[in-house]
Amino acid sequence: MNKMKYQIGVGLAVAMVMSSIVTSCTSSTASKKKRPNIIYIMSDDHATHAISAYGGIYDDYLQTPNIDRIANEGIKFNNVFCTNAICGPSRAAILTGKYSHENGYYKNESGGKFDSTQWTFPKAMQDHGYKTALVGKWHLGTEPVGFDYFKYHDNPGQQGFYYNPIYNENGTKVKEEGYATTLTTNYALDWLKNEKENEKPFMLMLQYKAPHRNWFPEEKYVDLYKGMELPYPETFYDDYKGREKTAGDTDMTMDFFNRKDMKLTPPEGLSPKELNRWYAWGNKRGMGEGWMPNDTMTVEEARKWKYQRYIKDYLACVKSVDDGIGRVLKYLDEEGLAENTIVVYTSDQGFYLGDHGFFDKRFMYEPSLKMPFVLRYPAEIKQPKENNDMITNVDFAPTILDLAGVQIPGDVQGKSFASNMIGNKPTDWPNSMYYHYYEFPFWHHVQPHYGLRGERYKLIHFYYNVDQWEFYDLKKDPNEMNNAIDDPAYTDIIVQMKIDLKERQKQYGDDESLNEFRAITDTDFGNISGNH
Ligand code: SGN
Ligand code: CA
Repeated sequence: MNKMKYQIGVGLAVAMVMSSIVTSCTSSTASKKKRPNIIYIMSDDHATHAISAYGGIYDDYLQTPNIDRIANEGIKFNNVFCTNAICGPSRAAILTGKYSHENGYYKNESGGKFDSTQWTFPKAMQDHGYKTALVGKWHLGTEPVGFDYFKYHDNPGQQGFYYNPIYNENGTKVKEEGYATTLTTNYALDWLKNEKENEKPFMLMLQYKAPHRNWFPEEKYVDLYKGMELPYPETFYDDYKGREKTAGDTDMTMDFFNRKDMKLTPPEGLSPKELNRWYAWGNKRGMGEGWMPNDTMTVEEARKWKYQRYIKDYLACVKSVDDGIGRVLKYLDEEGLAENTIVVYTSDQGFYLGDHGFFDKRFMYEPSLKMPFVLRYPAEIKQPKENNDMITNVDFAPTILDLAGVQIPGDVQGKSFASNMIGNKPTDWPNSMYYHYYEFPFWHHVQPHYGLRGERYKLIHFYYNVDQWEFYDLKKDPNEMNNAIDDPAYTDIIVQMKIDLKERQKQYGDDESLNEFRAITDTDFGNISGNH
């Protein structure tokens, strides 16, 4: 019942947008030529607070002029959220416009492979006359479908290597020489150049591996922050009070960086197996957590030392991503393509840059929930804008289709925000977003949880082998340090939010029992390379 109501809502939104921003795109063959090109750029694990357009404590250390240019000449979205903040699941949600429980891709670890027989937006774009390409990170196990050309990272696990990466180019494995961010940009530009004479509009998905773990910077940026001490986030010393069983019980604090993350040199004479173990030392509890770099440091000094190594490499990797984006924008200018090409920059989720003492993502807390999202479309967006509507990654597919004048199927769960971009927020636009994370315990030991994030309040239920509710007032407590679930001042709000959360689960069809949710966490769906 609710599901039907929801689909009608989507239909209406589509009709509205069709009659606003994209009228010229659908009506005649002549106007079809005007359909915009789309360059969807997505990096891996790039937090908003490591982008100068969004600002933060690294403003004096990192400028991202090219990402900022997209924002300054287009729209900066401030409230874009990931529905399941981990790589493969986020990518699957983006491609399908559906939550994990609908697209079947819940987890990275033991998550199996993405079912590529299902509907995805690149397939729809291709079917509707777009030339399509994918370069860079794919990370879904099955071969990309819906692309005229692809060249994706295809080492075991499909995370990609920073140096000398192995790609899969239209079905053939190739080992390339060089730095991944530069190479992936090169392939994107090569494809664009090849398509120059093409009559059809194009859609390119340019997906960087960086700045994902283990954060190996490009040679020219290796010493970018040499001799400096970068600032620590306000919540670096979080004591997890009131959140002992959730935020306080993870394998993602500074103690869980491994030796490879820290770029340490191994002793000589280790066998390949020993070497792997030596590098992986620190990965999880019982496997070297809290290892000390030397005998003289205190525990506190070691944490700070690890943070410095990490943040310097992370930000240096971002620098190369920004350079790559600059090359793409320059190409569009030189070829006169900028006006009618939509350029999006986003990341598959956010990331902890020492916030709450963490690295990695997964939690529904702000630093990992929030995705950067900037968009430039000079033909339609003349004035720079900011947008604060609540948007999620399942909304990307319908929005891109909408902008391209392609019909949005009724079972897509996301909503197009094309009209929001021009200041027409649909009256039924949601003022909260629903989240659900499943992977546990490896990697990083984060309790499975679901929740609702409203404009001011956030409610989370951690349920796997704990039963813990958390509630945050983001206005009073933007850093989410005070779990106010038992604060009588919020009782009425919490009661209402629990009702809304249940309602939202029904609406999306994610209203199974907790045992059924736990069974998803426990199921081994296989690994990305196809083995159990
Ligand atoms: C790797 C990383 C983890 C990370 C996952 C998921 N370990 O396994 O730290 O959480 O990827 O990342 S590593 O030592 O092998 O780099 S994701 O971006 O694919 O979701
Ligand atoms: Ca990621």
